[in-house]
Amino acid sequence: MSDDLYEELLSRPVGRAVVPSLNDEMEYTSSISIQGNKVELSLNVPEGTANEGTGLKFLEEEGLNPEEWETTSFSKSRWGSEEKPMESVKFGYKRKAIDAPLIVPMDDLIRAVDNFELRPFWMEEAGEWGIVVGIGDMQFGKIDGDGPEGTLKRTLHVIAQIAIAIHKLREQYEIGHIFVIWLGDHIEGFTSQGGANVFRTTLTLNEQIRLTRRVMFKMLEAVAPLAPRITMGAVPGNHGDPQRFMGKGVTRYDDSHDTEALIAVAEAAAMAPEKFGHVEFLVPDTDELTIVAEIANTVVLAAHGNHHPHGKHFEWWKGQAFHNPLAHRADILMEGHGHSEEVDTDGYRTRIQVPALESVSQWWKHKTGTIGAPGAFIGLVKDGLMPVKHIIR
Ligand SMILES: [Mn+2]
Repeated sequence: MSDDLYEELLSRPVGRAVVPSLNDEMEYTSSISIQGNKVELSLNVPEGTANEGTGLKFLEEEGLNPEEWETTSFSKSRWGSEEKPMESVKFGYKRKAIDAPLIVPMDDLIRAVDNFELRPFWMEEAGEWGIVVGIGDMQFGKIDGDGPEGTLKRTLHVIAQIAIAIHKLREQYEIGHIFVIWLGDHIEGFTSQGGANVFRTTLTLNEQIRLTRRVMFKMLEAVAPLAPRITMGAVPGNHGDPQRFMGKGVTRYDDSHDTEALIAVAEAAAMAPEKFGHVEFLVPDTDELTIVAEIANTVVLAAHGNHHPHGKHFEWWKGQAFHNPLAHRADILMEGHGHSEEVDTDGYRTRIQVPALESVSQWWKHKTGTIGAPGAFIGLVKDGLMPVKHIIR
């Protein structure tokens, strides 16, 4: 077997498909110098990719209005290799003379205030909105509460309700992108509690995985027609570990039934590009536990939530951000594992813990008296904010 075939058969939809890699961005350098009424701009880009419009775009990114500037010089020089031809492009601009009135036109200002029509902010925005769907902790197979049958019925009901809710939001908001995140613990498995959950687990491992895979596919069918772009991601939960040794340890952190179920769905979807060609799939990279995607100019980090004590989510996020630029860029952290709905904020950064879909943890009920309030989550996002949050039941 060739190395290529080995790599292909082991491949997963990991990676940076959604958020551009910082290295890619840094490969093409630019510098801009603004001095009074003069601007000098130099760009190093692949050959043939820069024109006058490129320069104006850079001015705009620096907060300058391109209409107020005129080009005074433009030069190009080639460099790089035959495989990767590059060019250096230099632009010079000077500010156009503007006939600025010396007297403030008060009449015009008053008229503008009188004519100002107060409209909801979403009508002011021409851009696109995104929807983040968080779903977790079905723990298919577990005997507790209404068991796997009750959890399956509820999950299918919630999927239908999510599609209806998104459909209704579409009447009010222009939805460009939906990110469905499977937040882990979709199966009960037989590794949790050192395998002590075996007696209380009524489905075989393959039955648990089969339900998970088919439920994921139902969700895909439900949301695919609702937006021009769909991303579906999964993260590993502690119950999804395929094996532990003497009750401890894992193989690799990305080795999980929770994510493997979605990989199977991705492969099925790839066979029907006419239905699912606009759907991207995302699972953690090798030995990793989290995924990051950009939805409507909002960076979403997703994790199961079992790698920090309950309530210490911001401390954990801050730690991740120190060495992982994608975690640093995240506006929203989505987690499961805690089984109850929680919203917490630190400035504009928001952490959501989605409710479980299992009906109750009998162990937790005996310990605390608390029963479950199962459901899933959807949030409307744009430009780093999540102004609308719904629990779906
Ligand atoms: Mn968990």
